[in-house]
Amino acid sequence: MNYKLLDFKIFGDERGKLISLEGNMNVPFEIKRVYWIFDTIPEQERGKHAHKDLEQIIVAIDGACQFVLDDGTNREKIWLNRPDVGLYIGKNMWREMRHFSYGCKLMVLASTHYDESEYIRNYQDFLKLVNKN
Ligand code: T46
Repeated sequence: MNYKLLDFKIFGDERGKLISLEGNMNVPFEIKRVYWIFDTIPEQERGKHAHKDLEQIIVAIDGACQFVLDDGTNREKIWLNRPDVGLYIGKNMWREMRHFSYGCKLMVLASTHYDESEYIRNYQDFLKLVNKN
């Protein structure tokens, strides 16, 4: 499975806490894009696609949601619910996001600019691609 959970260093003092992410340092790629997902709805699922070229780190800055990760052979469920933990997802991994808590906010760091042509949005196409590799 081409994913891992990363524990980020917290700089904390009496004023609160801070986490810093830097490309090619505690983020294992150059950061080309940042986006965030908010105003999510608990019963609405997102994702349901894979990426041919993209690597990402996803952080639940606030709230929680469940990720389903699938490499075409195995399927695992991960809860993202801490602002000091990042979910790294590499190439060719099917992902689904669901069970968003109210007010959940996800911040995403991406290794490439947005390119709809590198999305695989059909699960059968994804299975064909990974089983060919
Ligand atoms: C992923 C998960 C975690 C853009 O125009 N630029 C962008 O950078 C992105 C990410 C999306 N969009 C447009 C494309 C769609 O019209 O925003 C709309 C919603 O995107 P999508 O349906 O792909 O959103 P999610 O939440 O299903 O998936 C997103 C990312 O697309 C995906 O790479 O891994 O978040």
